[in-house]
Amino acid sequence: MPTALITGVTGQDGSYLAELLMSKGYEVIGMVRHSSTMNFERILHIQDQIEIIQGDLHDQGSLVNIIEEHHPDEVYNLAAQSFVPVSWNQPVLTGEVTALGVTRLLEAIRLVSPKTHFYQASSSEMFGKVQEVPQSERTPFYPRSPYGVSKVYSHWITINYRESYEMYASSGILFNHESPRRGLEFVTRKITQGVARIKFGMSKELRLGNLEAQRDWGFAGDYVEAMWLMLQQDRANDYVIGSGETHSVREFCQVAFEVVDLDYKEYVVQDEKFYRPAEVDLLISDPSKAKNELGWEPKVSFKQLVSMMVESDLSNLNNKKN
Ligand code: NAP
Ligand code: G4F
Repeated sequence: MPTALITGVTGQDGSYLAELLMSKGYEVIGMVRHSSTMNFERILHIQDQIEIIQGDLHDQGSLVNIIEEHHPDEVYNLAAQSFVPVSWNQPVLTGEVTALGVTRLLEAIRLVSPKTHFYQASSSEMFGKVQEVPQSERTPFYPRSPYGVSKVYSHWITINYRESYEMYASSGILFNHESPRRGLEFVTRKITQGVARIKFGMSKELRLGNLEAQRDWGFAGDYVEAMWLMLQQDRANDYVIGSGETHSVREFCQVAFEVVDLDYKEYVVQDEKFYRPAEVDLLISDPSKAKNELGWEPKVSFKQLVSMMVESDLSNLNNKKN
């Protein structure tokens, strides 16, 4: 039975990846950071089937101990401070975790278990002020936030460990992926929960920032499969993972409100508070390398994704009401 370590197992992607790996017969070890309250909402349904261990990307010793104890065949590094606006308020913490944390983990693997296959969660935020449309593995980076800058560092340190030490270290440049498990502060989930609240008369309006930003949105459940495929290849490599389509935040609102037969224009209010110091205006992927080499393609369409998220939030709120 292969063993996989997932950092960030309590996050959106960690929960889907844990489910996928278990379905493939892996023993899954999930690293969680210490907290005074449990934060296992996304993995409650599987927490008895995975081994939960404590560790933190801030703490080198904890990472070395975990690798020493488990010698995982595969490590998926999904842990990060992943919310872009917070990265301007906490740029040092973001750099410590999202950038240097990756070096700490790579060092632990290099010293203790150098044959382990390593996956790094890189991001389309690295393209930032895009230098090319659509964006592929060859597109130069121009990050626009401390988060994006941190991800560029972590991307290159992954490549550097691959080239310096011949480690199997791959990097997935994933475009935005969402789900009913998405954090409430990200725009898609904020919209779908907002739609449900308005439908049930719990809110009168939905306050958002820049409606013109465009993103290449897919379903997280599809994207974790690409992570696994990357670590099954003969050689480590980097892959862009996305849908190849782009939609604006405005369009997301329109489709989400239409699911409940409402017109977004009557409820969405633009609020300066949610604008960013520097914006990423347009993201759209060219995922052809992943299609050709991994045989990966997304299954859930944009409209299916929006409906899935709205329906889930309607059902969540309905259950809470009853
Ligand atoms: P997420 O829901 O925000 O999950 C982040 C995870 O990292 C959580 O489990 C969090 O733990 C953990 N974490 C934070 N700081 C940590 C620390 N110091 N030590 C150990 N764990 C820590 O993120 P996601 O959407 O699943 O994304 C997974 C990864 O993919 C992230 O690296 C993200 O930057 C990257 N990414 C995401 C997308 C996307 O669209 N979702 C696209 C490209 C790349 P707590 O639960 O304790 O907070
Ligand atoms: O949902 P978002 O916060 O996601 P963002 O910034 O694109 O980052 C996500 O995707 C990245 C991959 O490209 C990941 F690496 C990262 O970890 C994260 O998962 O914002 C999307 C867009 C932005 O242009 C933002 O300005 O929505 C716009 N927006 C408009 N109103 C808003 C809001 N974003 C948020 N969070 N809240 C708003 O009220």
